[in-house]
Amino acid sequence: MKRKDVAVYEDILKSNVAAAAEVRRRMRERGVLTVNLMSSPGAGKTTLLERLVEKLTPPGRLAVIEGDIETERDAERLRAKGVPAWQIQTGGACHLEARMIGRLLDELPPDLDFLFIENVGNLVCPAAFDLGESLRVVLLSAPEGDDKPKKYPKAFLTAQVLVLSKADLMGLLPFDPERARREALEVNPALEVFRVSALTGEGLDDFVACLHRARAKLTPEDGRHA
Ligand SMILES: Nc1nc2c(ncn2[C@@H]2O[C@H](COP(=O)(O)OP(=O)(O)O)[C@@H](O)[C@H]2O)c(=O)[nH]1
Ligand SMILES: [Mg+2]
Repeated sequence: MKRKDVAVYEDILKSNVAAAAEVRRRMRERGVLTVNLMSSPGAGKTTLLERLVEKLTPPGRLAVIEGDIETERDAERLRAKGVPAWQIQTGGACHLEARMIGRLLDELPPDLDFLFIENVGNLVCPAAFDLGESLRVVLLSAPEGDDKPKKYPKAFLTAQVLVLSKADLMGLLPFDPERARREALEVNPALEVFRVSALTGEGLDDFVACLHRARAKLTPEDGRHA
């Protein structure tokens, strides 16, 4: 990057910090756990959300913000499940930014427990942008390979939870969940790791319990972690 480009990028990151703090403050004040879901495209973020809708009762107390380059498809999938969902189309940008979330906060239903934000699919750029979430969850699916935590460390370093997704495929592919877990913990020893299949439901209840625990621990202070 040229020096001028670096300065512009630093300004963007700085203004994102302020916008993220504001999102976090507002959502924590309302007792809402905001979750930023990050992964490569196709790791199973939307499918996991579809399953969570059935598990996180009472219904109607969660909302979803979807981020994609193009199309309204993921928001439509969640709306089909009865969930209020907004779609941000970045038109090419590889990640969401906090002010995109901030603009939608006034539209959210008044009584919420959880706000899920599905980030644009990739393990690189989203890791650099705090969205004002209180919990960052990274998914790594079996078909992607167990070597990814060391190759894309920032996504794993800045998350609090790792979901090893598509657990139903683990016996069929040369994917070693123990290696994925070990190497992710070498990058970030504080990660809480879950093995989940949205298809069979394996591991879902443990992950849901983790979400409830995180919500119960919410405090009004702004603990920025990204
Ligand atoms: N075998 C298996 N396939 C899954 C699972 N979760 C999602 N998929 C499939 O993976 C593909 C991508 O899923 P999607 O949720 O759209 O991924 P996203 O891009 O991360 O939102 C779809 O074909 C899903 O049906 C799972 O737990 N097991
Ligand atoms: Mg998706």
